[in-house]
Amino acid sequence: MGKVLTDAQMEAFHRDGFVAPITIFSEEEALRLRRELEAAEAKWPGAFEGAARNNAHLNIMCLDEITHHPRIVDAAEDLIGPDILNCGTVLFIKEAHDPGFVSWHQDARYMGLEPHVGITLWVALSHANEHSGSMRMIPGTHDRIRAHKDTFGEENILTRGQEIEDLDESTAVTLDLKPGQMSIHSDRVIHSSLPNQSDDRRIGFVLQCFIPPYVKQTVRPMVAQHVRGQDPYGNFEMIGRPKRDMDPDDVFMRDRVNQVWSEVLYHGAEKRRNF
Ligand SMILES: O=C(O)CCC(=O)C(=O)O
Repeated sequence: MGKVLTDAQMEAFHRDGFVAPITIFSEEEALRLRRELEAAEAKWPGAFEGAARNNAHLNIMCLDEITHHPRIVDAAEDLIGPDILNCGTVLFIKEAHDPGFVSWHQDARYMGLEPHVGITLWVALSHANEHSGSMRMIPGTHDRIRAHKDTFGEENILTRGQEIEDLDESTAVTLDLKPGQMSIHSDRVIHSSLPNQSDDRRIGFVLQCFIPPYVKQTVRPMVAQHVRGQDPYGNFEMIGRPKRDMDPDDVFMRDRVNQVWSEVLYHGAEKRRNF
């Protein structure tokens, strides 16, 4: 037994490349967090659009709370050990009946982080299921990185619309998360998601990704946030945590971090989009 994950869950992660569901918050707590997020969206319209969907935990307190929640960090520790850095977060929100989708891909392909030992923690603040366009995973595909093709597809909500072609998806598993639950996947496992056909927003707050501190950024110097434990390597410039919602210094920092991330994620790409 780990701090949060059972032996069976840790075994599933190492065998399949993902594990779910893991209950973090009660449905009431998840609803409180959703309300706080939606109040921030209403108060600062535009603050979460485009590239600003990235790293909003640097300027919104409820997202900072999730990012550093002890139970989430304990679950991460069960998989990658006690020394943990956070490279970033993404708000993956699909509005009701949103045609946006995510093609089959591996997170590690364009993140520049090596070795590929990072984990992505996907926290549901609304129901994420087949109907609302939850993630689909292909078990066991975390063995190696596949070739990706950039499509820049209009409804594709990945940066480059990158996709792995000619894939056998017959063994794909659809994740089913209630508000307050989370999944964890390896940065190497192949996954995707379909459009949201439901009447509610599908809100995923995604910690992408947590790494042990020996990991290096291979594209350019990079920032990261301390989450737990020691960092004897100093591979990243460390950034702090917000003091209050939308503090101008924190917004400036988020924009700087997003600029750096954009250079990494679009490294070598033919074009760039604003997210
Ligand atoms: O939220 C989604 O639909 C996809 C998210 C994703 O690809 C990821 O978290 O790695």
